[in-house]
Formats: sequence, structure tokens, C-alpha cells
Amino acid sequence: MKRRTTPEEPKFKLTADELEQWNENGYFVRHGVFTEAENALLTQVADAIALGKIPFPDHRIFQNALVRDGKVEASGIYAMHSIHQMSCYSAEFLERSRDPRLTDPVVDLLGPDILGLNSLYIWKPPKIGLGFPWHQDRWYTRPQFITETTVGTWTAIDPATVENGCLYVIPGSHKTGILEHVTLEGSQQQEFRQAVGARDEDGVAVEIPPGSVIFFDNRILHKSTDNNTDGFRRSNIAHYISAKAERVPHKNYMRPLMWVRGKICETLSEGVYRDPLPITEPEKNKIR
Ligand SMILES: O=C(O)CCC(=O)C(=O)O
Repeated sequence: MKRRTTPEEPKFKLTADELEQWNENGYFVRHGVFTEAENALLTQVADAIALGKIPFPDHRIFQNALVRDGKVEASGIYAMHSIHQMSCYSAEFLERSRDPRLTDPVVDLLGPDILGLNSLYIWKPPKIGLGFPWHQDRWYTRPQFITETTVGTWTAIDPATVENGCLYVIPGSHKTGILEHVTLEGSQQQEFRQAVGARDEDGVAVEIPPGSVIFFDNRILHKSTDNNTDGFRRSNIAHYISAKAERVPHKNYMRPLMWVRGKICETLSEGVYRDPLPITEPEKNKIR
């Protein structure tokens, strides 16, 4: 029997052009990465969680802010906004976050040892789906991890357009430092603050079809707008961090990290998991 002596060459490596875009603009887009059927599986799982058919920690599930504030009536997935930490609790989302079509390019950017930092599923329901203010993801992770950058992957489940609230980025803003972020007033989703000084006129809309992926540097300024259409604008976002990063200890909370590829390094060995985390009793089977 012939023995393979060298590891198989990754199939989905970063191209020279993508690397140039990454360095220059802080993001690039890959088209046709996932099939409709592959994305339908994520939708099925996310919808079942939203409807209380699959257990999930309640405090990671966010309702649309207009519904939450009693300004519009909607129910089921039409009342949803997002779920955080999908890959920590869902085997299907964990598998997606380990898919080489996402992780081969990430390895080329962060090195061979990578962990999953957070993963979200976003609904943006018809007519009421709310946008996200300008922000830099690094602003949120900077107090928790010492590392230069992390990588986000934004997969379109539906076509992402200007009309339904696609992602906007400010090309090159990953090079200009982390801005102050302030709380917004009103019926906003509370998860993101507004980056002070980010200007709409510098933003570029990144319209992509379903199954395409935006790879972005976590220092890039990005936002999205409201969904004004009759359809959903859904997406799955998976973030990655080098396993060589260091954790800044926090007295109350240790953000779980999921093993994705390569070695688990000593600097981050605590709080890294290979299997989906258990869901504690009071959070099980909550009907929404
Ligand atoms: O999907 C969106 O509309 C925006 C998501 C976003 O900005 C983020 O997760 O950091």
C-alpha cells in the first residue's frame, strides 16, 4: 500500500489576488462557495432553535428590536434578529465553521492553528429587519484577546442587496486604528455600538448572491442597512482567531472558543472545546 508522506495540499487556498485585496482593502469576496442545499440545512437548524424545537441557551437568542419594543407585531422567525455562538451549541454550525472552504483561506491569513471565536445566524425579516451601525468587530474582542487580527466570514443565505440590507465596508479602514464606539438610542439591536467618525460616504455596498462569502479583517469598519423588501435577508457569520493568541482574563466570563484546525496552543488551551457545549437545564426546550 502506498503511504502518503506529506499532508494533502489545501484545496481552497488564498489566491494572490485575494491576498492583495486583503492587504489593501481588508476584505475580499469568494463566489459560489456553498450550495443552496448546504445553506438550507443551516436555515432549518436556526429556524428550529428560534421556534424552540431545538434547545439553545436563551440569552444568546435576540428578537427583532421593533417587535421587542412593541412597535410592530410579528411572531416565529418573522420576529427574529439573530442567534450568537451557533457553533458552540449546534453540531451543524460547528461543522460549517470547520469547513475547509472557509478555513483554508483563514489558515493562509492566521496560520495553521485556528479556533472559532463566535458564530452568528442573522434573519433580517421582511420589512422590519434592522441594520447594524458602523462598527469594528475588533473593538469587542480587543479587551479579551491579545492578537493582531481575527478573520470574519460572512456567508449569504439569501441574495444580499442594497434593498434588503447587505453589508457595507469602508475599504482600507483596517489600517487606521480602532475608533471609539458609543451606545445608540432608540429601537436598535443592542449588540453593536456605533463607531464614532465612520462616514456613510466612504462605505461600499457588498452585494453578493446566496452561497458567496465575504472574508473580512476584524478591524474593518462595516455596517448594514434595514431590510425594505418582502423577503428575508439571512446570513451566517463565523469568526476565527489564531490559537496562538492570548486570553485576557475576565473576572465573570470566559468566552468559549471552538477548536477548528491545527494545534491547541498553551496560550489559549483553557476554555477551548472540540464538541458542542451542553445546554444547562433551565435553558432547555424554551418555547418562544
Ligand atoms: O449581517 C449584518 O447585517 C451585519 C453583521 C455584522 O455587522 C457583524 O456581525 O459584525
